[in-house]
Amino acid sequence: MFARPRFKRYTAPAGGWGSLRSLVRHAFRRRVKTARALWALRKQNKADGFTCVSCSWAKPKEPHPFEFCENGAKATFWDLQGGRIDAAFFERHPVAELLGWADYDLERQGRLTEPLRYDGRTDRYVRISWDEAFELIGRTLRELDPKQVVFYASGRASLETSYMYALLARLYGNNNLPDSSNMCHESTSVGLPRSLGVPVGTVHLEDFDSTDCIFSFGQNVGTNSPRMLHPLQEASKRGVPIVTFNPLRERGWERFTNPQSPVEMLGGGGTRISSVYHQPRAGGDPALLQGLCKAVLELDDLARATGATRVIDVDFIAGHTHGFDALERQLRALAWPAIERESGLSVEAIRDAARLYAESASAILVYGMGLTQHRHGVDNVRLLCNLALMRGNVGRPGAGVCPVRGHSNVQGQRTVGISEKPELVPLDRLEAQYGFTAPRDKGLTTVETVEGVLAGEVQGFIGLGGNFLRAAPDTTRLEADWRRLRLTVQIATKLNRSHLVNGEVALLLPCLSRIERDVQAGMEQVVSTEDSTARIHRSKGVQTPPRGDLLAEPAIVAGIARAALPDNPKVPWALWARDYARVRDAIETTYPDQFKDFNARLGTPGGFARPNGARERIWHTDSGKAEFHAVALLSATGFEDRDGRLRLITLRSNDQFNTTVYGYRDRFRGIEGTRRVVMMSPADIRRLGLRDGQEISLIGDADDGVHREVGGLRVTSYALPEGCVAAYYPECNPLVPVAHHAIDSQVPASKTVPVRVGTSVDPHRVPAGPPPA
Ligand SMILES: Nc1nc2c(c(=O)[nH]1)N[C@H]1C(S)=C(S)[C@@H](COP(=O)(O)OP(=O)(O)OC[C@H]3O[C@@H](n4cnc5c(=O)[nH]c(N)nc54)[C@H](O)[C@@H]3O)O[C@H]1N2
Ligand SMILES: Nc1nc2c(c(=O)[nH]1)N[C@H]1C(S)=C(S)[C@@H](COP(=O)(O)OP(=O)(O)OC[C@H]3O[C@@H](n4cnc5c(=O)[nH]c(N)nc54)[C@H](O)[C@@H]3O)O[C@H]1N2
Ligand SMILES: [Mo]
Repeated sequence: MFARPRFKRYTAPAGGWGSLRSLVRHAFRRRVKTARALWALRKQNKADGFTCVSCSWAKPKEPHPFEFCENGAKATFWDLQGGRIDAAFFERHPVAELLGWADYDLERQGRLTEPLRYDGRTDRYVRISWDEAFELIGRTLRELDPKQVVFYASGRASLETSYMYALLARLYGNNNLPDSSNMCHESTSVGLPRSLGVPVGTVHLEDFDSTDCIFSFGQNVGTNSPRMLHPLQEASKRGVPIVTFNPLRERGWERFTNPQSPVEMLGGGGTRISSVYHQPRAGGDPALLQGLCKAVLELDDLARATGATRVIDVDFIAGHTHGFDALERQLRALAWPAIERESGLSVEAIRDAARLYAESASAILVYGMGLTQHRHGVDNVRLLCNLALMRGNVGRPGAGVCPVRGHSNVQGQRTVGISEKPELVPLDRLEAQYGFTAPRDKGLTTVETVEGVLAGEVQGFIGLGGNFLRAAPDTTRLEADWRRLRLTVQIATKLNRSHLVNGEVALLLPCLSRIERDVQAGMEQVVSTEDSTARIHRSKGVQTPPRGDLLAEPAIVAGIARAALPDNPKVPWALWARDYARVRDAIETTYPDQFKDFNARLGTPGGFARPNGARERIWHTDSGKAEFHAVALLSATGFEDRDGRLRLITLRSNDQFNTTVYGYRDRFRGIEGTRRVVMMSPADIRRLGLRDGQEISLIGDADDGVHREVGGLRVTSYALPEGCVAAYYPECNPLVPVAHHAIDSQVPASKTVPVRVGTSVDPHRVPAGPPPA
């Protein structure tokens, strides 16, 4: 199914016929049971169906007839794809062979269908019964020091499973509960509480209906949250200015055709999304955000001088915030030439954008990984809050800060206790509820887990979904040391590379997907998830699970818990695994304010909202006010520019969900048939003496004495600011040093990785290109 690599500028809008064609191509793919898959789509994000397993964008109260997007559909089809992985599969393919397969080829073999144990002697996974598996895990966990075991979670599991999983870790004796959020929006979870006193965004879907202005920073809507294009399109049609700041021109922020509207589909052209599109340098957002704030201040000076209405919200600043004077002094001291140099944008461009912002009664500030995944990711988030707070754009209709989260329940996992930060979890209440002494020491983050494995201090790893080895930084070093672990357990739906690099005792446990019907003790179960706007939704699986010996996630967590922990009559693991409503009761007891009447409110159309102080202008910060962040920072990279050094952005294509590669079509960027590319500006190609299409390698330029290199990358000319290059995640993760992460949040700085150009064709052993035809 793969054409030769093809590079062609894409000029069609996001959505539209391209999206429909892609949907059809994926629906009729080999091994997809097309009728079943199409039927499932009708239930996606509906009251009587399941919440999409792709992104976490808000689900409207009154869903569209088809409340899914091209990429949500791909995610559904992917889970429903036939083919199965069982012991017989490994008889044909030893693990050593599978280590040579691309991510795409591993996952597309179909679903994992029976519990397996790795047999190092034959280099194969072999069948094990569930009881034996739990017994083996329990026994090994009891031998290990609880502080040396990590319980990772990859934001998909339901609130019910996640609550049980977090409790399992704490009863076992640690807070080692990193989740994918540690590589993602942790900069949000650290930055927003400091500025606004809430760990989540302050915007609800309705706010898009009344906003006057939308600014977006470092988020790729067309690929990563396509359903968000509907409110953006409606806003654009109302004439709302939408200003985008992104080093790459991302199609979704340019134009969109709603594939569900016949008029638009036949009309062609689509709706313009961004009214202005700026391409700052990667890592230039501190300069850009400070520049915007400085320009707002200039406009306010002018207003004051001429007696016009003030531009900053004087009453709000006086009544609700702290630290404005320090911010003002700091902004006045910043010089425009430095702002221009670091942001890569002209003072005129920044002033024009600031004027649009200042002229709008209410504004929404949207952002994604382009702000969070930097050395100064937390500062980025806080500088964005400065901009919002200067004009009182928090806590009123049509305004607010809108981080667009990743995994479909990543935010919810944090809400119900999956956190390595004990201060964020009501440990006292858990202790009272379950009669135990909870661990109080800080647990390991993702970065600390990697460091712990490299240092030989982590001995056990349990993964509730995800592909930790592929998603984490410094892949090559991590894989080498991973095999020294005593225990690795992976609970998963599909085969991935993390299942092939094994500890001494290694288990691979297959679970149901949220799309599938989950019947326990004769009763059909529902689960719940939280979206990006902190609303809780009910989700009911509709598909028949694959044939085989799979368990639901709660049953797996309960099985491990019962085998590993001493009996505790206060923790009804078996009952919970049979009746998820009882888990929701337990969640309500632990979080009475957040989950009041949980079971009763579960079916609320559009989800029920958790309380959000900042939305009510109640500030849960130390000062009791929203906090301005005064810092003279201009670059988010944390390193100096120097000759030959490039800033590498690692990002997603339109044909992947994180490490799950659906195919080799990055349609919007016009890159097809290969993922082994490095996008580079024509000016850099010339300056470095390269030519378009040439194969090069990227070499890590981190000055820590470690050689990092990914080779066989094809230079692809692309409209990027000079000095910035872009390439795909996860293929380029070996280039991200584990120590290169955001200060305080420890999110790997995957959006500005220091690299230089090398010449090796392929020194790296992880294959990433399409298989030979
Ligand atoms: N289909 C699909 N949907 C997904 C995912 C997926 O892989 N596939 N992943 C899910 C997950 S877990 C997450 S976290 C989200 C991720 O969604 P996004 O937040 O959109 O993440 P990325 O695609 O990694 O990169 C975001 C954008 O940041 C820009 N950027 C890079 N560096 C900078 C910078 O320094 N400044 C600015 N202003 N912009 C920059 C890039 O050009 C890119 O357009 O999507 C979720 N949804
Ligand atoms: N260089 C670089 N690195 C990055 C990023 C980047 O932009 N650049 N992005 C980071 C981000 S934002 C994130 S969120 C992480 C993602 O990191 P992870 O969340 O660890 O990775 P995924 O690729 O989402 O995990 C995919 C696997 O999850 C399993 N799975 C799927 N559905 C289910 C389910 O319902 N239950 C269970 N138990 N398992 C399931 C399947 O086996 C599948 O192979 O990667 C991070 N790494
Ligand atoms: Mo993410």
